[in-house]
Amino acid sequence: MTEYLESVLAQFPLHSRPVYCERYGCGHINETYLVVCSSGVRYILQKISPAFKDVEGLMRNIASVTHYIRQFAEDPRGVMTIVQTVDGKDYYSNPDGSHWRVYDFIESSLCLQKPETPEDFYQSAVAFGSFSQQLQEFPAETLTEPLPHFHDTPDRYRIFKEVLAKDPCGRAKDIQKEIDFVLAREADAGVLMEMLKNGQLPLRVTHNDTKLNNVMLDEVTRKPLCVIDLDTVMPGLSLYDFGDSIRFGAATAAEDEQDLSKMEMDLELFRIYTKGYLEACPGLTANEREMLPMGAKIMTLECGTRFLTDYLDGDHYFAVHRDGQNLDRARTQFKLVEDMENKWDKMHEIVKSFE
Ligand code: ADP
Ligand code: GN1
Ligand code: MG
Repeated sequence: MTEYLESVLAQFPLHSRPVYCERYGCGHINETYLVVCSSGVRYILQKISPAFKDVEGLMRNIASVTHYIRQFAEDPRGVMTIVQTVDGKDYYSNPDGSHWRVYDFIESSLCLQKPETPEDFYQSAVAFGSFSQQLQEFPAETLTEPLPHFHDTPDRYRIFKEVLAKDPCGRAKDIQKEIDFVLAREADAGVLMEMLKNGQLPLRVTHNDTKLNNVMLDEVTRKPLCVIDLDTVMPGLSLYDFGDSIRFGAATAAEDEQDLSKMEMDLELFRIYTKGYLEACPGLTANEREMLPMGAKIMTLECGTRFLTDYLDGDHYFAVHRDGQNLDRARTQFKLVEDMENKWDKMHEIVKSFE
């Protein structure tokens, strides 16, 4: 452990002396560390991404949502627990401008990068569906928007076109195929936002980042334990949550797979997630149900466009571990979108089968 990390950890009243602190997990946004104390008690330390400009508001959101969710938790591991600083704050602001937080480590749990069985994926649907269901009566107006326009897909297109016009790294010339793919689907991009504006879809409190690795399952029962990564909890559409889960978890290959022939959207996983989500969220409206396939497609298109934008921009937002990783990520997303387009009728039939 570096002296720097030691000095950060000194700001938190941990169980005993920290003896280990190393990078951990596969998140793309925050810098996450596993901390182990001499007693064996473990924590998660995170340097909050500089993408979050209002850290005070962000942490207020997380504190109030976790406080609210705790009333439903049967197990103490059922909700994220913030470890307050020695000054009684929910995070520590270092004089160098970085912001840090500590959570209890959720023990005896599994965090999966892909479902090991369809049942795991079903349980993740129950976890995210129940999370939204539990927040139905939460006072949404008290939440700030940590990342404004987060799933405003037309706004993501606007940013894409801005970066493309500047082409700051001179990368556009080699990716015309991907650029054309995005531009050809601009009409789809606005569908959900339009329905929201017209009152055809309800605004709910949603998680907005429902990747499988943002949920913890119990290691023994493999049942949902806790929804994590609450940075983006804010008012949104149920279709964002449903769609993002399909994008990541119903994919047959990793998000940065280079062999695109391996990448498909697995219809059986789509079916099982739909089943779990509808069971956990029985109050979805007819329009929301009808648009579930569109949610999956738009979230995948949006995510691919964000990866491509970041690639063009020089990889500033999503953490990359090798050259071209954001381009590879964009390509898998576009392959998935294409596959969904080919399976469109089947996706609708599956949704209808649960009526
Ligand atoms: P990011 O926003 O970068 O994705 P996350 O909050 O999702 O950051 O954390 C990254 C990873 O760290 C998670 O996918 C999970 O593996 C692990 N993690 C985060 N919080 C906890 C926790 N409280 N207990 C156990 N593991 C955690
Ligand atoms: C990021 O934080 P993480 O790694 O769980 C991103 C999501 C993307 C996802 C793509 C705050 O999720 O929006 O869908 O990467 N989170 C943020 O893997 O931008
Ligand atoms: Mg995460």
